Amino acid sequence: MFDKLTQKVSDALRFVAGKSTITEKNIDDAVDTIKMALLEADVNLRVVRRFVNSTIEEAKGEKVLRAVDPGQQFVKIVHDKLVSFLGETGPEGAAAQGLKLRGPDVISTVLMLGLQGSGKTTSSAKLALRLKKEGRKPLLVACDLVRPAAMEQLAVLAGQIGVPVHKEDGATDSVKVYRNAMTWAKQNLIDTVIIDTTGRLQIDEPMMQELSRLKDDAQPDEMLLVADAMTGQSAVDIAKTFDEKIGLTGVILTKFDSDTRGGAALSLKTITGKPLKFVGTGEKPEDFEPFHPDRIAGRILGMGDVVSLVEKAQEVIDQKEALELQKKMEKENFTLEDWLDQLRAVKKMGSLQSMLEMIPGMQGQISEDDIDKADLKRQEVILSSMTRKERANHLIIGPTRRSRIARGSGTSVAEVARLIKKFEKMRGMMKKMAKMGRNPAAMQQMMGGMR
Ligand SMILES: Nc1nc2c(ncn2[C@@H]2O[C@H](COP(=O)(O)OP(=O)(O)O)[C@@H](O)[C@H]2O)c(=O)[nH]1
Ligand SMILES: [Mg+2]
Repeated sequence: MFDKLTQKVSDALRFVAGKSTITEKNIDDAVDTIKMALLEADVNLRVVRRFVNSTIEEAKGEKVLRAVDPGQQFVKIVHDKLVSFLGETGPEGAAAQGLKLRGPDVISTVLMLGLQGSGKTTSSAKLALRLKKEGRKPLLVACDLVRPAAMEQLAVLAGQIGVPVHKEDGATDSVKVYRNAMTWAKQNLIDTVIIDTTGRLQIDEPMMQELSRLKDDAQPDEMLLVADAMTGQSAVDIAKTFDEKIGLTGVILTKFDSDTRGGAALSLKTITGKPLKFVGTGEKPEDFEPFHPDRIAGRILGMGDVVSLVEKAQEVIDQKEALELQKKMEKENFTLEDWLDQLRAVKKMGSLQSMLEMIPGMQGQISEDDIDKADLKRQEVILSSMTRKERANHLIIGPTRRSRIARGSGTSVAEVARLIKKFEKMRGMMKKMAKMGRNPAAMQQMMGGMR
């Protein structure tokens, strides 16, 4: 999903991201493109307006226009806005953590709501499977009494995932079915009861009344709307109605694997205020994931993880330093002293691999194994054994100094010589790279494109 949206947005961002200076007009143009893409993706107009206004306001602030890498800063703002519009992160790891379930001694109840065909029965089973894997003891209850096939469908799924099911053929009162299920649950040490309910093709009064009665009786801990991502805007309207009539605690967005325009995900949280908790990503019981706004925002932007890279790099090198460094690299003023600083900065940033993974186009290109950590450590030791003067100008390092440095660092003269040679080679390369940096197209080509 999101393919079309991603294409448009990433085109707009790519244009801006590569620029070493950006103007207010650049920002307006990029935001305009993003706005069109969002509207086309069926995102609610109110949401689009709010998104656009707050993005422009922040992007035109001093911080962005004056930054060394304004394009990247802008991408980060767009990303962060998307994340905040998508809502909070769903449950990390355990599904139970994302739901307000009670302890194992009290039975928790989850009411599954939604229109016919939205994926209630399937999602009930998916949720049950996750909870079971986490060590809980769920029971599936068939309260869709309108269609006998629905009960059978739930029973079949329950059999597949090895979770007990309560169903009463021929029953007409869902409240009675629920109560009988609770009696069975207590006797069988069940801790979570998941109630699959009836749905119509459209919202109607009798359905709402039945669900209301069921809710009043069960007093569920969670009331989850199951909404079909493919229905776009109407998923948002459905959520609003269910929330007003019954009350919702969260939303499960199904059919996320399909080619939807994705507007629903972006609008749901903003319009209804209800968190997206899980997404269904296929027909199988395993195809179910906690909702991750940042993952989805990244997908919409199609920019690798530029954002985290910017965040991480900011912690280590401030903008001014970065600019100075780039100038030094260009003029071949880069010294051994700078190198030592860089080595230490890299160490501060943590795993080199995770840094590299975040650069678009670099994913999977370089592995940690390619980087010899012991070698980095040795380089640091040798550099530390030099005097400041030597580090500022490596040309003064003759045979006498070389052997002193070797002794001081516990290495050999050959190793010190090798390090200096390597440095000279690196400096030449850096000059080329720095020039490319000023020419984003060349840089991108070198990195195999932005994606
Ligand atoms: N591709 C895909 N299909 C789904 C997903 N969730 C449900 N379905 C399918 O949608 C159809 C309706 O699902 P069902 O659970 O019976 O909906 P209900 O009427 O709300 O109970 C079935 O064919 C499911 O296999 C999903 O996340 N992805
Ligand atoms: Mg069903």
